[in-house]
Amino acid sequence: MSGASNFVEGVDLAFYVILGISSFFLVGITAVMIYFVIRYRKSKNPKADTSITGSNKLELIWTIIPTILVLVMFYYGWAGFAPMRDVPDDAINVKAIARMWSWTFEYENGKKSDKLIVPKGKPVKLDLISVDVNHALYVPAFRIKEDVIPGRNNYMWFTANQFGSYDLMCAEYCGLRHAYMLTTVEVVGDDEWVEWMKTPEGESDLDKVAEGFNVIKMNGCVACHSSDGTKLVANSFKDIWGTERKVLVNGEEQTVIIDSEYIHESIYDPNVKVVVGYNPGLMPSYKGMLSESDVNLIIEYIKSLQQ
Ligand SMILES: [Cu+2]
Repeated sequence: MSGASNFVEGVDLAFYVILGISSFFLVGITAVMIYFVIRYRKSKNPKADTSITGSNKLELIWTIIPTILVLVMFYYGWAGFAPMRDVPDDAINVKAIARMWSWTFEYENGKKSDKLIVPKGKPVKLDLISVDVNHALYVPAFRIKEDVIPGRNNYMWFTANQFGSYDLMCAEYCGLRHAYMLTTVEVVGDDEWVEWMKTPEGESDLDKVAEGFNVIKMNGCVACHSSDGTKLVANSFKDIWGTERKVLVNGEEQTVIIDSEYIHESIYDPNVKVVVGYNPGLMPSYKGMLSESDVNLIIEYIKSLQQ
């Protein structure tokens, strides 16, 4: 089979059929148009010919031929698309998790990676999960693209036919750093893949991460706290977990570690320990608005932003 994945042939065929038919008509119609403009120009034909009458034969021809042509295009499109929705039973399952603005791939044994690592010649099914907004997973070399919608279980599959590294990106504008959702699919040998899979890491905390994002979205936290390192009026949530920060307590500098305790305190009493460089008094207390378990979900979300 030619092409980087099993879908290359079918998709390319549909593309070239449609391109061929469209090109033929583009050239043909333009040529006829130019010919008519010259042949029937006003200087040679000052009076309009009004003797033209209807023709059933002509009507039939220009109805039937285009119908056949669009059905041909539909057939090739369908033939290329239908197998994409028909996942083989022996496919390897990988969760593809999209968030603003990165991808995480989680394998059957719980291992996670930021690149998609797959063995050559084996069908791979991707369960498409978004923890925040609409994204789309696109691998141009494999000719595959599907939307990744929060709260909806979408999927895609492919078999990679050639070793190599292929671009994988988000194809749905999902905010400021949409373009940062660029990673790769690494197609490796069977043995290499098995070896790589042998080092499992942690269990899935995906649901908590998604719930945590929901909490910060519903409570307006995102207006001041970004998730990508951008400095808004407050600290970004990215890459802060476990790090040290200088804070002001009653006008005196102290060093704190961003841990569960500090985050709890900062949500319930935000102005007690304000990080140096930020204005105190901007954030209201969320006492009574966010429960302990809400705060714990926020902590899971913040942890997930650690790269
Ligand atoms: Cu995206």
